[in-house]
Amino acid sequence: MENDYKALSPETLASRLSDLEVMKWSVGADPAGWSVREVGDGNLNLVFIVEGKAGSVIVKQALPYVRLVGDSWPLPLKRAFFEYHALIRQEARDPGSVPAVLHFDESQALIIMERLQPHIILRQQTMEGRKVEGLARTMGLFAARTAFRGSDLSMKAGDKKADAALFAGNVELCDITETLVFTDPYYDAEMNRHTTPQLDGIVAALRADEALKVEVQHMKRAFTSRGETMCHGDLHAGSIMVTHDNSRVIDPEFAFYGPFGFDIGMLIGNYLMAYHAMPAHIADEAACRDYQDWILAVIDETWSVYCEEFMRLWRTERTGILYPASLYEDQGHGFASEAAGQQLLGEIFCDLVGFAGIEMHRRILGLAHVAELDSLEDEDVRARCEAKCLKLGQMLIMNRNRLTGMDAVIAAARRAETGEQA
Ligand code: SR1
Ligand code: MG
Repeated sequence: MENDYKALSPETLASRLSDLEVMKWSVGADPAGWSVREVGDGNLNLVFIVEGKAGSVIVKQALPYVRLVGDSWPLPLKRAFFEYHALIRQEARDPGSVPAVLHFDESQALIIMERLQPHIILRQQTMEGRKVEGLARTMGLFAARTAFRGSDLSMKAGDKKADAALFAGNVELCDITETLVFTDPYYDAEMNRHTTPQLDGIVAALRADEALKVEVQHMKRAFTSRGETMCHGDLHAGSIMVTHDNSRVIDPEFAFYGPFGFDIGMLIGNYLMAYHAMPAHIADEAACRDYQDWILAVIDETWSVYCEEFMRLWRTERTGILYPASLYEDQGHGFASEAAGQQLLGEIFCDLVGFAGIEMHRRILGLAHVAELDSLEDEDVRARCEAKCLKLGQMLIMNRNRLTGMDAVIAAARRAETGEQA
């Protein structure tokens, strides 16, 4: 397959894609009238905006290597296949949540999809202190619906096993997460970087914390072995595109079968980093506090929407092999079924808290950082924000089974922000 592959460029795209009917309808019949811009700012792929008389589309193409690092780090093109399969499943499980797929070419590792407009990446919106109406509801519903409907709670056993087998092939992207998220940050790995010397002391203390490393490896074991549902796999603030009142999810190339709490945990970890970064982005103290409160309210509401939707689906769509109605509702044991659903949500909560803490660590200690923090040029300011994230992350990982609810996570974030013991 990789023999036919050739990376597109702004110069070659029009001639290479002009025969596709989908481009004719969506962009225009005459490729001479197309304008092509490469806008990829992620770590892995080429992303083109193609505009013409009839409209515009996104053309996303995988590169045979990690763009962030270069061709010294090869990465298989088949990640486009997993992204395509994840996108069509997410659309079926939560209609309207992801861009519509217009065309997929496996040999070119290329997906043509709906251009979201006038959407921008969520972290650009938050770095400018702008709120997004409905963000919590959209993301809570997305996380709950994709989690529930991609699992043995809902799917036919054969379909779920076939999907688990399909996504088990996404080996190299899982390896990136296993290495960059769960391992490298906790020792002096080659590709790591952190704000130095300001963070050297706290980084050394984290890496010397044996109990922390054990807890992180417990979470990594959940990641590798608990194939509960199809996860997006990389649900951070760069994988969400927003307007002031609309949110859509993009980029599921890291999709895999993993723990229920993985996606929502990564997402909340990113929100918490944005929370601690805000004082460096919003100069006015009152405006900053207001925006930080909004981020915490988004976290709280995302989780409450998740729980509500998960339980709604539990009551109305529990058609899979787990907790069958034949054992509960059909026997008049509806209370036991409710209790089981709530217990499962309790387990998901503990996991999400752990994943959130680990995400906060890896974005400060590992290879791939987040713009909210990395864009801060004053290293002392940046280090102060990062130190809060590192401490909160450690607290969350170590206490994930003891925290009583999202209120406790939010209270811990507020304490970390004011410099109290998280
Ligand atoms: C080498 S890829 C680094 C990171 O970028 C992606 O967006 C994932 O978050 C991955 O961990
Ligand atoms: Mg991505």
